[in-house]
Amino acid sequence: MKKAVLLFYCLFLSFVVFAEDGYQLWLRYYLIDNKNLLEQYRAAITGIQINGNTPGLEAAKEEIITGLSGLLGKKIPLQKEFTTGTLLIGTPASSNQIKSLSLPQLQKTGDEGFSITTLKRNGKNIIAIAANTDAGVLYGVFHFLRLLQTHQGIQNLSIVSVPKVRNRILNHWDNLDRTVERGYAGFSIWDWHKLPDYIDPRYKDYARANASIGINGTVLTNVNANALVLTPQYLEKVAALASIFRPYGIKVYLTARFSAPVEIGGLKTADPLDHQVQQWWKDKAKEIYQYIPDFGGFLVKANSEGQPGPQNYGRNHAEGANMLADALAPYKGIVMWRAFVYSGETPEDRFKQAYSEFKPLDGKFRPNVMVQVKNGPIDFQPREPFHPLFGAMPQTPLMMEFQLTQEYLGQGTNLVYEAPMFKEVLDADTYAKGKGSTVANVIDGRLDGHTLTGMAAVSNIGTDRNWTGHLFGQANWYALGRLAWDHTLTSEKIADEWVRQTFSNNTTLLNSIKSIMLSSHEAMVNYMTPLGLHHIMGYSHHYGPAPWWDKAPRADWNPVYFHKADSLGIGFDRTSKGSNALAQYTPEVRKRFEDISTCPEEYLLWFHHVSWKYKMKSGRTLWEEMCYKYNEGVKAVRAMQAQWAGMEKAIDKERFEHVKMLLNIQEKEAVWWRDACLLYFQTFSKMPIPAQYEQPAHTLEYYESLKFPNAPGI
Ligand code: GCV
Repeated sequence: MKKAVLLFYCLFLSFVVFAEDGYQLWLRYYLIDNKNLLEQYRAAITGIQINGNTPGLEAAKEEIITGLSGLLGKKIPLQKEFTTGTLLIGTPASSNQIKSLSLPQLQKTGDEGFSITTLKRNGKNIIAIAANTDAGVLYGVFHFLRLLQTHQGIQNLSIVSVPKVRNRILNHWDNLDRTVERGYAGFSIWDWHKLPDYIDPRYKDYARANASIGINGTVLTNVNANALVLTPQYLEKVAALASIFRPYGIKVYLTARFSAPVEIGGLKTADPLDHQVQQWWKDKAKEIYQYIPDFGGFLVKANSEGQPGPQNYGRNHAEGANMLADALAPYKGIVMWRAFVYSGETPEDRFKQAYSEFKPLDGKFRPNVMVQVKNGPIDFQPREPFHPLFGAMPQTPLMMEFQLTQEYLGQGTNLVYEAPMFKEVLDADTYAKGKGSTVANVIDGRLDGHTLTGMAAVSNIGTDRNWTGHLFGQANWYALGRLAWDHTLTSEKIADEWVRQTFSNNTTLLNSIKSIMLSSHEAMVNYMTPLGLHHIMGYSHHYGPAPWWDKAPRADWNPVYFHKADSLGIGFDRTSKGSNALAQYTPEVRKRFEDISTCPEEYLLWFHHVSWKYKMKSGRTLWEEMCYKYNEGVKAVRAMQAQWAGMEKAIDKERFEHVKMLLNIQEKEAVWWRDACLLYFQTFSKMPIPAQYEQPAHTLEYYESLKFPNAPGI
């Protein structure tokens, strides 16, 4: 009887521990399933030598022990002596052994980089994971574990890795009541009510996951900010989170509501040039640093979409940002001031407004201010040209803002691997200082000699067991970290790493999942917004198609403002004959987009109002091409479904079914987007949907009648 109970208990435990619900992310550390490789690894790693007991080194030690015992299926002992196969880990300060190696590469690794080197010590082959700081050591440990997880050879290692960007940050749009703006993975993981006394184990796993991909900062709160988070009641809670994240090299940041001096400070104004207001922020900064000595700083959305800002007092963005920067400067804090501004009262093309406001302020910001710019000029659309501010403010460090949460990319149900979209922008050439002035080189500081650099992304994390709602959302979180560390990595390489760690190293499976991922972004662009269409989604909740919508309280929230379809054609003329937004780019970029014959077709309707009968490169008319692209999008999703179905036997049931059901939803939504958009645009083109394509199952009136008052994420 006892035995049976024990057996049941063991079975239950193994189910709990090994259930493939996605919680473990890419840090699964399962036994290496290739026998030869396992033997090689076991022979090459026989002991761990890691001295020092700082929280950072303790975290590194715990991770390497956990990782190796899982991957190698046995406990690797901690050692004081060297044997063949010792893994020597540390900094010159923590380890005399590391110090005595005098590794020349540590001169290049700075305060976050690391080296992993195969060496001979006392006649024995050892591997040294070395860095100048605890954070560097931790990054090195995670990198080493990744080599094993992805089945790489570990003979003759000579790796030196240094992040290209200094601040690698997640922006949580999380509210204090735990709702998440544009969140599709449950509620906020920050349990404010129970903090600071209740520490959810997730906080540590969150920190581990971020550290494993090099993310070193987290903005805990929504940019549509609540001043309450700056009160002692909440600062105590923030401090508790900061102490969990600190060993993992992660700093916390908060969003600063510009009107906080009025709302929680009792002042009559929040004017940045008012001495009392300035003093209030200085005192607030001092107070924050008493709670959190390594507080990172503020992220600010000001004078945008109803948020208060310096313009309420007739001041400009630099005056607002500088006031906060002065308050943070004594503690080395930074301000990330967002350039996502546009005003309902301004008749200027929304595309142009951020540039118009910020370009004249170049050189006017304090050295500890970064201007955080969204990847494109409108708002995280499926495909946007790069933001014209990149390359246009050489005296100001510009920070990239991507969006992981798929607000406009199918929200919680569509499989869209975002790395190709991020790369498209990072690799775009601004020509700011001649050919090769890529967006990546603007934000990594190389182009204009900035050392304060950063890349951020709006988080897609929530309380769902698998963190991101859609399992493949994890790949986007992963990709952000990897690209912020090294923007030269390819989308393919990042997908490869993620699939190997998350699913399997089996080549057939690997290639199949990768091919789904790598085709997914283009598929989505095709079934939602092909040929440069943008901002044609449902009003406010942004769910599904609504190109017909024209009832928003401001013109530039209406799809009709963006596509401008009429009997002649479709698209927003941003050439010199139209809004002339193209003048905000350098002449080389402008020229290419301005000339319809050189404008890449994927950006066509971003910049041109094009006749329905315009001949595309394919020989089809624009209308036919649109029908073709929408159908290609649907076709690609069906191909993804078929590919996934073919992997049923190779993937655990739980994750297989999860993705399969979501792909079914994605297919339905792709068809919905295609049919609703084609029927609507057809009212202008007056041309038939060619007979070779599936015809819409419903009328346009049907699609227009659909309502989603409870869509998530609002
Ligand atoms: C946080 C878009 C989103 C808003 C978001 C805003 C921003 O407009 O729909 O939810 O607000 O971007 O980036 O500030």
